[in-house]
Amino acid sequence: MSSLAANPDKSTSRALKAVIFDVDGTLAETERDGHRAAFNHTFAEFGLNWHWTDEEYRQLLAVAGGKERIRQYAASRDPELLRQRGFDDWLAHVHRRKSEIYSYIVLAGDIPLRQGVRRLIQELRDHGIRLAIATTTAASSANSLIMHNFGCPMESLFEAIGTGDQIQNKKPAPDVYARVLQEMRLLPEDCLAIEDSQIGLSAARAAGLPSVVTVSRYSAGEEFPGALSIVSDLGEPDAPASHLGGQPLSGNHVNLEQLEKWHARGQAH
Ligand code: XBP
Ligand code: MG
Repeated sequence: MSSLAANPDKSTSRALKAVIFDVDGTLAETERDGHRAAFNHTFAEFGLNWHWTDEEYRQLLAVAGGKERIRQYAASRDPELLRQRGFDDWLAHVHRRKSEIYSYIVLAGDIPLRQGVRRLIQELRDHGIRLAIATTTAASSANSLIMHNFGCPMESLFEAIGTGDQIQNKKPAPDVYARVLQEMRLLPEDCLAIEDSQIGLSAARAAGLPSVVTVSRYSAGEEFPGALSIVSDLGEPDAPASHLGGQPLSGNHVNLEQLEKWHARGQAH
């Protein structure tokens, strides 16, 4: 239980009102067997002799956004392609198909939620903490993942949803977080972002949000400057998370009380 009296840090600080979740890598390990697989299927369908290996994809993730990632790859593999008339339309077409294939993959049930995600979201809802999403991925992709794993559309769980198709500049720019904060009419210091990558953390920090990192498959080894705390995952009471940096993890998993503690201590610095 979270209680004010039990946590003296909170007496002088602002209460935690909302938690904003990243999607890919944070809610689920979607990248390798979800997005990467969907890109590769799509390339084959379009007759492209492109195939992104696991290792190559790790490098390609330096560019956030599927369309942007394909564009950058095309520029290095086949610069002539970018100069062809209609390239932008073609790229949009390829990415639409990639998003469809990604949805088939997640709806087939191959990409579960990460440890602790369902538990924490339920606890936050039970305690009236407001919930939002801020992701670089397409709305249809985020919705398919949530639909399959929670059995309901994302709008019924999250009151504000910022996605890659709504914004001009993708992460590490703060745009998607700024949009969500504006929609919720909240100040960044009243919220907490949960991210998995350096790019995502930079976006959240640039929007002024105190942020926690749950390291994911592709972000292991990255630096997370400015994170309140860095943990392996959210953990479960019977499946402990590991603390990797920043403010300590009090128990063996991340719950509302822990988030409130990190949030309060973040304001003291
Ligand atoms: C991760 C991303 C996305 C996905 C691909 O988003 O960078 O681009 O890799 O999805 P986040 P799209 O961690 O912010 O959720 O092809 O739909 O862009
Ligand atoms: Mg992410």
